[in-house]
Amino acid sequence: MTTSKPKVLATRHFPPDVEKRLAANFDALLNPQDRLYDGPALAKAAAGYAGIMCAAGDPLSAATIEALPDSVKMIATFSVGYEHVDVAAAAKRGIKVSNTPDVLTDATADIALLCLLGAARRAHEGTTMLRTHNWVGWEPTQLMGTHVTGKRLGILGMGRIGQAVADRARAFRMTIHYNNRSRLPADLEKGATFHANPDDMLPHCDFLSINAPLTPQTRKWVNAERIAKMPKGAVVVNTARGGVVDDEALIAALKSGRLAAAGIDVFDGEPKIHQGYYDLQNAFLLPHMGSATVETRNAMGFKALDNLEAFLLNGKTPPDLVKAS
Ligand code: 8YV
Repeated sequence: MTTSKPKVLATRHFPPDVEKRLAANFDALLNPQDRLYDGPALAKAAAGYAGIMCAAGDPLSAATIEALPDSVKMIATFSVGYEHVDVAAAAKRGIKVSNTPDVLTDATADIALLCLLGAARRAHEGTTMLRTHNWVGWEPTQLMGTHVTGKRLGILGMGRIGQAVADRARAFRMTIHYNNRSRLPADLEKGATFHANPDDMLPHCDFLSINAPLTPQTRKWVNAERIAKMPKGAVVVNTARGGVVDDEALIAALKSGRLAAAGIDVFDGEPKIHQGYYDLQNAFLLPHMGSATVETRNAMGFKALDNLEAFLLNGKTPPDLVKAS
C-alpha cells in the first residue's frame, strides 16, 4: 500500500540540498526557473496543496490568503521576517504560519558590520576609484572616512540579530545604546544603555543600526525629524527592512552631509529601489545579502522544512509557529 505524501508548493527556487529534502519528504512542486508568483497566480497554483514554502517578498497578503484553496493548511516562510504574510488573515482561515528564527542571526549581523564599516570607511568610493582606473596613488587626505572604534552605536530592535550586532560592535570598543520593546536582562544587555523611548536614543547615535522588524509602528521610522535628532555626521545602517526608512529623508540627509554615510542591505520596494540611492557616493549598498551564505541558506531551508514536516507529516505544532500580534 502506498500512502501519498502531502503536497507542498515551493514559491521560489531554494538551495539544492533544501529542495532535495523537500522533494524526498513531500509531493513537491518546485520552481527551478525561480519565476515570481503574483497573488492571484499563487492562489491558483496552490490548488490541492497542503503547504506553501515561500520567501520574503512573496505576496501573501490578506487578499491572497483569502483566495487560497481550502487545501492549504500551512505557510512556511524561508525567512525570519514575515511582514509579507498576513498572519491574522491566515489565522482566520486556520492556516499555520512558521518562520526561520536564529539560524540567520550571525550571517545578518556580519552583514550589518560590513555595512557599518563599508559606509564609515567609504568602501564604495574606494573600490570605484580603483576599478575605474582613477586611483592616482596614496594621498595623505584621500578617502578619509568616519572613525568607528570607540564611537556610540544605537541599535533599534535588540532581538537576536540586534544583540549579535552589539557583540560584534563591542570588539570595536563601541558603546552600545538600544531600544527594544522591553529591556533586556543584565546578562544579555551586557552594559548597553536602554532607551525606553527610541527617540531619546537618537542624540547618542554616532551610528544607528536598524534591526527591528517592519510593522505599522516602524514603517518610515527613520524620517527627517528623527535624523535631525542624530549627531551631525552620523552613519545609518539598515539590514532589517527597507520600509523602516523614509527614503526621501535619508537620501536628502546623505546629499546634504547631515549624515556622513549609510550602509544599506534592504530597500523599500526592492528590487525597484529609490533612484536617488544610485547617485550617492556615500551610500554603501548591497542587494539584500544578509543571510546569503551557503550554510545559512541551507539552515533556513531546513528550518522551514522542520516546521512543514512537524505539522504536515507528524501532526505536531510547528516549532517556529508565528502568531498574529
Ligand atoms: C532572507 C531576510 O534571505 O530572513 C529574512 O527575513 O531578510 C533575508 O535575509 C530573505 O528574506 C529570504 O526570504
